Amino acid sequence: MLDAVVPLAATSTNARLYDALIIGAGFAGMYQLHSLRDRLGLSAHVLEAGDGVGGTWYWNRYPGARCDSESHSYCYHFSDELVQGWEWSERYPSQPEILRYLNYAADKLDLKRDITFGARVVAARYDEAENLWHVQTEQGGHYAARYLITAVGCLSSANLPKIDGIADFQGKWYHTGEWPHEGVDFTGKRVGVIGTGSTGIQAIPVISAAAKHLTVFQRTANYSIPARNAPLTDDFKKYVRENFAEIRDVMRSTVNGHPWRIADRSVLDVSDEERNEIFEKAWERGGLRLRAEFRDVLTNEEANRIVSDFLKKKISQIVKDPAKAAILSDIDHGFATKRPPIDTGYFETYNRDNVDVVSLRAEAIERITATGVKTSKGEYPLDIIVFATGFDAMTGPLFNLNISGRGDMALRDVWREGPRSYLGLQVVGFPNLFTITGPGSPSVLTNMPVAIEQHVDWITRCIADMRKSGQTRIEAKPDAVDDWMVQVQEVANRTLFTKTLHSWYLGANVPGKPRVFMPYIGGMARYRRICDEVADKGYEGFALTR
Ligand code: NA7
Repeated sequence: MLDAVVPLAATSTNARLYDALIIGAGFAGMYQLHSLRDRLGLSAHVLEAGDGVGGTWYWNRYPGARCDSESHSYCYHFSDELVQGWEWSERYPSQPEILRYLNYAADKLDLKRDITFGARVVAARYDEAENLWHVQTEQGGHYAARYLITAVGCLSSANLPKIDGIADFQGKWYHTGEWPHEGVDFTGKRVGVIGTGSTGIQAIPVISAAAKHLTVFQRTANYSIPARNAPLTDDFKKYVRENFAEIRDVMRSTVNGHPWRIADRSVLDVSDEERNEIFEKAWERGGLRLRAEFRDVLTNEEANRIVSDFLKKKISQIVKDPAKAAILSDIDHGFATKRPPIDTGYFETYNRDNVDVVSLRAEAIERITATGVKTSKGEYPLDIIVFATGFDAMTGPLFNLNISGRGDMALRDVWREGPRSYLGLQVVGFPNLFTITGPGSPSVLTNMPVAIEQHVDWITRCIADMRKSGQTRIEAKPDAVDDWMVQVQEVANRTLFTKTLHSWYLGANVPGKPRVFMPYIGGMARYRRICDEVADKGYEGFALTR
């Protein structure tokens, strides 16, 4: 263990010393702790800002919060015991159920004793002479470790738009990603929701059922597919119990880590009639799987246009008021080139008398006043404003940690023009820092637990190999980063994702953020192969030293 060999300099600062520090106790941090502590026998510790485990599912408690991955795939698969010991109740797990699941996993694995809760990391600095990371928390804690592993999630830094006048608002306002634990009572209230991404689309139907009146402020109209959420049948639960090894194999071999394969047919190869039948069936089945009915939905413009038209037509069929339907179906981007939401009664909600939609393309928000929202065309009196405005995705959570590497180089400065990493795992100048689901890895384009398990397994193997060979420092080489960044952009440019310029995948939702396509879109299975090959070749592209 590191404690035995650490130079005095590190201990003299009263730092609590570990082999590895992990930041964040969500899916990623919990599994990383288990892997390093229980498999490698290292001293590992987690620092977590929240007062409990759960990560994104600890903070995102807004009404209707639910995962878009199917429950039997949205869980740990590394342990047969964990899989067999848990039963999901619905097709898509709700936030409270996922939080219960993560507590179940934490307790089963006895993780909480090695997590400090209520510890928000405010600085992490690499000391080259000591070859140690020093980490400070807002609460005054000082920790040091050889390895620093960020497990802070990709969508955890709330994006609160800078709209003039917010401080003047006399009502209450909330961001969905920082929702109060005691909940919000909308009964009898006039509510405004700003944002119609996955979050807004989940929250709007639930809020509208309680509120006196709901005004939805929509900047970009969005597609949405019905989730068709429902309680799981006993037959399905039995199927999962008996076939989970096979389900796991499918998830590990598919492009995006979901438990289904993409059909090997083109949208353009089938007759109109057959295509329509396929889409209708997929619409009835519900969920993200509609994307997987054809292989070229995200690579061929014409194929994408056909799917997009099908979905726009559905909106016009569901929403009865033609004026509302026109605003909601006026979508300016191809289906799934921004993250596609799935919903429970979203478009139907606009058939309620107490729900209106305002197009911010037609009337921009000018300011928030004491009594509501003022647009270029009018004023909307409100008691509560809900910002469903998303996140400073992928880089935001890392920048919040104020990480500085060799020579006190700040990550924020190194990535000023956009994130640059090797495999999304490491950054030049930041030795022994690993970023789970970091930019440059498949992460947000996948079913997250699959991407997380792959990264954690790779990092664990890497640290184990280093210890075997007596190496104490690993750092990505500049050439390897250059090559990887070219690959990340090349695969992205082969798709339609880079044609939609206002997606958070490109950082476009945060003013001033560089427009760089951040995740690796070459597919989870291919990415896994690349990472394994790198490790098999003695960590090709990394410099390892003693
Ligand atoms: P998203 O998908 O980033 O959606 C945020 C929404 O808020 C989207 O409709 C934005 O419009 C809108 N937005 C953002 N800033 C503003 C301002 N300044 N004014 C008006 N409207 C604004 O975040 P979600 O929380 O819904 O989902 C995040 C991910 O969580 C999701 O993709 C899943 O992976 C799970 P825009 O489209 O940018 O014009």
